[in-house]
Amino acid sequence: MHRLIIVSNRLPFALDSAGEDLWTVTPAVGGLVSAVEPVLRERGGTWIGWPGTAGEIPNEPLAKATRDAGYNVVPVALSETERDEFYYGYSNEVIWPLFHDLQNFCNFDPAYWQAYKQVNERYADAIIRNARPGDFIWVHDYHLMYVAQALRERSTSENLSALTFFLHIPFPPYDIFSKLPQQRRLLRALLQFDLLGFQTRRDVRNFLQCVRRVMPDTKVVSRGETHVIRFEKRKIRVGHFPIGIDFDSFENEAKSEAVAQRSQKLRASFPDCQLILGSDRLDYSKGIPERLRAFRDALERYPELRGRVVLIQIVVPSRVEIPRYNEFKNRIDRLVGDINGRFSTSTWIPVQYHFRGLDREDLLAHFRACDIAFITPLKDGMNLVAKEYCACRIDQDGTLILSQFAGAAEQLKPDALLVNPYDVEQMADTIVKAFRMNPAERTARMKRMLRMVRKENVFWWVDSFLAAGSQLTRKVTRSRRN
Ligand code: GDG
Repeated sequence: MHRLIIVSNRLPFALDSAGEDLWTVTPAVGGLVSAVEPVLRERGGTWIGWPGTAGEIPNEPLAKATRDAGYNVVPVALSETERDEFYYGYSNEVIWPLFHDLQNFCNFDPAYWQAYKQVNERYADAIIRNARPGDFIWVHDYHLMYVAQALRERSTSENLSALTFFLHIPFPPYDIFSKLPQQRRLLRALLQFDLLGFQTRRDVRNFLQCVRRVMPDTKVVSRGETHVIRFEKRKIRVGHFPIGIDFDSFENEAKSEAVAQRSQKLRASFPDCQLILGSDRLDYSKGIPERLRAFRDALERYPELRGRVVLIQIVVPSRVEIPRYNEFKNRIDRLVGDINGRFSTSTWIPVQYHFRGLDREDLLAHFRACDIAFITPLKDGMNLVAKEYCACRIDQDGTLILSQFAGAAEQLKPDALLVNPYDVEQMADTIVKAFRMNPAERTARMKRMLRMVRKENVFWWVDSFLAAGSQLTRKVTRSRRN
């Protein structure tokens, strides 16, 4: 088995200065960490990433945070300017909105690209310092698309095994991607990897379309689900690898006495109501205002719902330093205020809103207690919350309303109720459909979703990606020996 080196922008925890020599360590919340952490914990290896604090990284708190991790942690330091221009800037004001088809939210400041390259070079240096020949190098996500190019520029990649990359967010279609000023440079950089993994067939299709249009000096050969790009005498493999969850751990924890009690308590607080759950990081791509508007429309047009449903909306604070995220929070606050102001009675408040992360036990209790999950991203690479909700439905009951633009829809579509998050009326009608659905149909749908989420779990995801990468590792090692 190859030694696994995971490289991602963030480590699975964040260090925060709480005053002179005082540091707090908090677990990072997000899909990448939820998926990759259990894998490294099981297999061991090395995780290279940024601990989320600008400036020098304090040794002692870092050592304390990683002592029991079960894998090595290699921190990468970012200065304040790099954090602002690489992380908040190019990653989150250019790539994130553009790749979620929200081009109007982009700020194409040219200084950001320089910072992006510079920080990617820093990560490449960290890989060079820590990797040995034969290691499986797996770079993650949109912050680090330039790493392989930086490694090859340092011409040490001869000593490295195959370089692999997985994109957690969607890849946009050509009409959108072509707005990016660095479109050619970015594609060229991505083609320096040996294996490129995407969440869905949709993303692979979009990526190959962009390669064909922007890089005429490439040749794409597709045979069924296998795609190979020939570029500069190299072969780059491209495939879709839908990410999954650590199913057993969700299921087992959901069955625990502690979660059962919290879930019963939650249910008891809303007698005679069906509970609808929304749970997202604070992000404009997650479709939270659209969801609230749909809920408001449902209450307006279907009076039978009044006093009979409650929407529990959890919003986990995220990237709040970016002004747009703050404005976005204000929009959500106003909508919740409007709905509760219009429809509340002395015994019923329609929206329960939490602007904070829940601890895992509480989150699972919510998954277990809520009859309907209402997940409506405008676009999403996968959306793990949808899968986690299913895994926690140990009674095999419950309905999933899911955006057709979430990657998860590709796998769950026959049984989830798919909606267009831009169509408020359709979403409102779907809430009623879920509310009225008979138990036998709910169970039949949930059973099939459970089967899929259990089978195509996070370990299945890793194994299929590593299997595709290992073929390359063997080839690269062999060709370098000859
Ligand atoms: C990116 C892509 C892709 C949520 N609320 C709480 C909480 N969470 C956890 C969930 C889940 C994670 O955060 C969110 O994952 P998502 O997949 O839904 O979304 P992103 O963070 O945007 O992730 C996404 C993913 O990468 C993986 O490839 O699916 O498309 O955008 O695990 O459970 N965790 C805790 N408290 C909460 O209140 N502890």
